[in-house]
Amino acid sequence: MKKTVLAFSRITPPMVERLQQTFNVIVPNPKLGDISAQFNEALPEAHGLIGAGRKLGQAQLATAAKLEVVSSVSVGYDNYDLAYFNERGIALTNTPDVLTESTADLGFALIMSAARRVAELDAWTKAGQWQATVGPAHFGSDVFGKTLGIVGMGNIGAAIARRGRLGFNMPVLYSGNSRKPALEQELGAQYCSLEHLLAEADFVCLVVPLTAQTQHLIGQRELQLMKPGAFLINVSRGPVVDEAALVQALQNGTIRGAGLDVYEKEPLSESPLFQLKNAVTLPHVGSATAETREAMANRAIDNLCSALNGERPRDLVNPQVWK
Ligand code: 8YV
Repeated sequence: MKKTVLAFSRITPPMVERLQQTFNVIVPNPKLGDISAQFNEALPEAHGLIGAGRKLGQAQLATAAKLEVVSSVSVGYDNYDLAYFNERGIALTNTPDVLTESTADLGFALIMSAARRVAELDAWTKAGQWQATVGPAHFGSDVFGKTLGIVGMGNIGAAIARRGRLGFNMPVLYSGNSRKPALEQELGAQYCSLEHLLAEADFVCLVVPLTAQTQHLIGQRELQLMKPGAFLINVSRGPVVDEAALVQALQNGTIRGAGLDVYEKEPLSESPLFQLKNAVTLPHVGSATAETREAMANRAIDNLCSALNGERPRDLVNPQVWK
């Protein structure tokens, strides 16, 4: 008998067809009413879930008695209660690697946009305010040759560091749990404490996963350690930053600006950040290119198929559940 897959987001119709060759596939459809109700109704029959953007733990999965695997179409897996997955023996997979370069591109776009005021000046020009040659009130900050601080030198952090070092001649500092000798060799990157990085970097890029240790890693104290001319860039997860403290720091000039792709609460539909010209606010689009989202979904499908066919999936987050 075919196993059942509940494809709750990110899976295109051709991908559903691919899955249907092997599995019964249930796809909640907004035209048929409440998506969450359809999700909950399908859960007891599901052997596999695939998608992203849903918090999943005991409260959501208690009725999913047949569940073997959750294949997340994301690299981050802070939406999932891993302890509960492990207790239930549910495999969790993610999609590393395929989004590294797109997310690094976006990180760099935020650096450039915040420093050179790209979004702000675009809005200003379109509002018909360009009446004379611009003066100091509209000057930005240089990027080339400035110091780049990477908080969390994983794959995405390294890809941002490469752009900075090789493209913009930026000295690279990095902090985190482990030293990366190969990157020190390749990029001349210097390992240091978070405090040192905050005090020295012109651009502080947050690229850490969200965990109990990284929740509010950057708060009032850390923002005060930064240079007044520095920028905070966040392409990781919103709760890594104490957003209220960041708003204050941007308002009172503790730091020069911020480039943000992620927020404590998403989607962000109203926020004091929207009143701040020195904050670039993007709607969580780090991996949102057509090519990358397609690659992520395909990688997630491969993981799902492997797990449901009894083969160890390539991107297994919790190997301890695999027998
Ligand atoms: C996506 C991401 O938005 O992969 C991640 O961890 O943050 C982004 O690529 C993701 O699918 C979460 O919705």
